[in-house]
Amino acid sequence: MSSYNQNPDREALEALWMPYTSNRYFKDNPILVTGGEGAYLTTSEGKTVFDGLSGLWCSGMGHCRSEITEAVSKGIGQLDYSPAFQVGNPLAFEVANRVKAITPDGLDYVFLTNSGSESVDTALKMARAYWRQKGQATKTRFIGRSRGYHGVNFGGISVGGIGANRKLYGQGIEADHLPHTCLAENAYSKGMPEKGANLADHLEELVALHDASNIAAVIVEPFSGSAGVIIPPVGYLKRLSDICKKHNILMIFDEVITGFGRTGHAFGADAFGVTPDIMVLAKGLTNGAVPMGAVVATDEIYQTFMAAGGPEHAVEFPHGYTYSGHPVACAAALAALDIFENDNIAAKAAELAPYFETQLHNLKGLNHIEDIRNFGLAGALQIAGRDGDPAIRPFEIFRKCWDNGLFIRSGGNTIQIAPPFISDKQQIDTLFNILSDALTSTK
Ligand code: PXG
Ligand code: PLP
Repeated sequence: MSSYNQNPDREALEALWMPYTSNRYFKDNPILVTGGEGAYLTTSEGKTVFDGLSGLWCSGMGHCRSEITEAVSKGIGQLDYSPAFQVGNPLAFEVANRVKAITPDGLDYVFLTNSGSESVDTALKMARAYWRQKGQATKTRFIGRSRGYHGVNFGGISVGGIGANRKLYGQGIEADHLPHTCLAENAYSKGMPEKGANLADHLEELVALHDASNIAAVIVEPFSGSAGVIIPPVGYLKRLSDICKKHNILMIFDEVITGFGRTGHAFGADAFGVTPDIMVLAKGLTNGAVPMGAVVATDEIYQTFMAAGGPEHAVEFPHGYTYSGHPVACAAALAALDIFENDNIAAKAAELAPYFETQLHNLKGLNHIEDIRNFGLAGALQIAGRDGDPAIRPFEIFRKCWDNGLFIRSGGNTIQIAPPFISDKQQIDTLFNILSDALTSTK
């Protein structure tokens, strides 16, 4: 039996090689989460912590929603696993129909995965294969963006633009990068910055360099999450989309963070008024309760595979995961989608967003802050480095906040904040009080 009730000793922590974690520091200074309810996590020491990042951006509707836990318990009792290839289960089709219904018009075919990283690599393979099926086999190169995050698989790190995630791993797949849109002249913008739409024009230079006949797709996050909430300048995404269309390049939106309400709309595509050819989803699809991701493609893309698929018994897209459409994940997704729609989750986020924005920007002037950025219920502080180390202060601030009952995330030179959509104003106040104390007490 597993146990949440005992604090493991140092030795018991050794075997787990933790993801994206300073293992040596953690194992000497562990923090263990043993429970979750609503906007709070509880620890092995009995502490209650406000979840100011909604898990890792995935649990916006709050932890341990009974609708989800009950659907999962019931579902696993009826069907724990069903083969994913050449056999289907009804819940997977239901998830696809529900996702199709809430994503923008034109995004009509849903491929199921188990994470954002798998969704990204699925989308990249889909894009290359699409062009090959259309007889344009040289269209293989991808264009990502500096400071972009697209998960950790080889395709994702190749189009990703965060150096630390790439430099240890050698040759990836052929990719080039647009410049990021984090301009000093836009510092302290509330919501979308005014300047920088012209940064999209760099795509023209990359087309001039490689030729559109060699480029499969551009992949961007509608706003960059992991890099520290970098918001697209007014007009930028529309311009990027226009240039893609002009040159016959697919546009992929990685909505792993921006999907399912974080922007105050259902998707970043809705918030920014631009519809891509392929949308990448994960996290909020199940509210984080069971791993699941999805890739949503246009009719044109799906029908191209069907038309080129050969004899009827042939597999049109030789790709898929053992756990694609896992029935337990589907049960979680269907329950999460019910809450998302019935509780008007995106509208809830939109309603709280102006208050969140005001309180976030009230931190301006506190120690070490160089920039404040936000959109919807996502925000970030850019923090000045110390002794040549850009990440030390955010890390210290994260640990101080935890000790004082708040989970926020440090990433590079930023602090990231993404409170649950179910938060109230008082909880937002508490969040910023704890954060501001941590900032002022950091040297
Ligand atoms: N794309 C985007 C835009 C993401 O934000 C992924 C892909 C990968 O998803 P998976 O499920 O494979 O992790 C992500 C994940 C953070 C943080 O603190 C962000 C992510 C994951 C963990 C932490 O910024 N994003
Ligand atoms: N490695 C081996 C040896 C496998 O047999 C499989 C799946 O059958 C995989 C990796 C891929 O696993 P998954 O489908 O869970 O991504």
